[in-house]
Amino acid sequence: MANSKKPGGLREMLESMYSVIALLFILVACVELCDAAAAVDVYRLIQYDMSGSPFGSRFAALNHHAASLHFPPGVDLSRTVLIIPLRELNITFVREYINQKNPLGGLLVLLPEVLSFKTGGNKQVHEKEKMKNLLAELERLLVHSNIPYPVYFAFENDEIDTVLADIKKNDLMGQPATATTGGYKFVIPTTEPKKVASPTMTNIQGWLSGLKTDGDANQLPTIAIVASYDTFGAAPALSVGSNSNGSGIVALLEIARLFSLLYSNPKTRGRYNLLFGLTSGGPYNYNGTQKWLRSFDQRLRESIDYAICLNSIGSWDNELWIHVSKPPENAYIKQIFEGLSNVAEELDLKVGLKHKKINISNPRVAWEHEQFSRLRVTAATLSELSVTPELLESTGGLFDTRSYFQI
Ligand SMILES: *[C@@H]1O[C@H](CO)[C@@H](O)[C@H](O)[C@H]1NC(C)=O
Ligand SMILES: *[C@@H]1O[C@H](CO)[C@@H](O)[C@H](O)[C@H]1NC(C)=O
Ligand SMILES: CC(=O)N[C@H]1CO[C@H](CO)[C@@H](O)[C@@H]1O
Ligand SMILES: CC(=O)N[C@H]1CO[C@H](CO)[C@@H](O)[C@@H]1O
Repeated sequence: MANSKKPGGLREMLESMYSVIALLFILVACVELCDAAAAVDVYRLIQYDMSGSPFGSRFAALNHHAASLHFPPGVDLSRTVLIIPLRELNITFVREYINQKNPLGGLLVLLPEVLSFKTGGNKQVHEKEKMKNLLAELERLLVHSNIPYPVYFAFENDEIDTVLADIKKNDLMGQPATATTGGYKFVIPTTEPKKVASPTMTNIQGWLSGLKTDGDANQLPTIAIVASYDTFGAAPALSVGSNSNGSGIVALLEIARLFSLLYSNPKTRGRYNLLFGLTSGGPYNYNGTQKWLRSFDQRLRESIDYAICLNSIGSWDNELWIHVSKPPENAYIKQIFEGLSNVAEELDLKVGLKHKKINISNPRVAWEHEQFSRLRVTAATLSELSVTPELLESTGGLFDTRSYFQI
């Protein structure tokens, strides 16, 4: 059935994912005029292939003079690193610069400290919202471009702000940094990154046996609760995916904790087996989920009445969606929808049902439950997202951190 036809584009993409979670630091050094130097942690832009085309940036090493956005028009930046704080970023300029393939030595984007997990969110809510949108737009741009120079992210701190102020002062005096005029230099001494053979997909599962008074618990029906834990973002080390899909994982762990308490006592043990799955490869069409499901023996697969997949449920606004690929009239879908609707009503929330058929010949698997559907197991995804995300969209980008969702 479905699986014998493996979509080629998807496989190609996965096989060419690169190892990118390497923490480097940038050395900021004064040239000639002073001898100060500072080291700042930096996070490199991701690199990956999709259907044979390269995206992100394959470059890592840097050794160029630094400049701010205040450079004179027409100046050659091919041996210059532009340092741009997010709050000053002109996205139109960056987009044009990238699309026109203008030469640049490198790009360093300074993220506000609020993004880092050390500081809380004491900035204004709307300032935060503005930054979030700007960062999302920048991230989309970078992730979908092929950039021929190194791109790094760093968090602002006093040290780098002082350096930036100095650089700006120089630039405003019309003295861009060069070997002869002095100024600052950015140095990242590293070798160029290598491709990793192929990523390992690791799924984690848990099991609670239901209570069957007469006979084998294996004969009971099973309900699966599933959440995917992988993220994808412009800087992998910064893509924690608090909402997408940290929120689903947190909910799953809490559900597992509560049910393991209930199931530890025969009086409160349900007549369902419960299967918990933490799956990998979510951003890549839920490939880990596919691997997990295929590892089931037939009896287990057939015992599953339905699976509920949890995805991006961390910041919803009074409304959650149940996405399904079986028709709403299906008995299990009805049961899931009615069950959740009843609970929602008590909590004064709303749940809506969205039905979208799967297309077996399309390599794109937008929702986790679709992997179940492809194997004819009834499933639904519970999410705050009402619209089906595109590939690599809503997969835990740079702004998807706790501080952005704490208001
Ligand atoms: C942003 O960049 C664009 C393109 O370079 C430019 O036309 C525009 O004036 C800039 N906006 C601001 C606010 O600097
Ligand atoms: C299913 O997907 C294939 C491949 O992407 C596409 O050519 C076809 O039009 C799709 N069918 C439907 C009914 O959407
Ligand atoms: C496209 C695709 O399906 N890629 C991989 C997903 O995972 C399976 C294992 O379950 C691999 O065999 C595929 O290559
Ligand atoms: C990183 C990411 O895409 N997060 C998503 C989490 O959910 C919110 C709210 O629905 C979306 O706006 C984000 O895109």
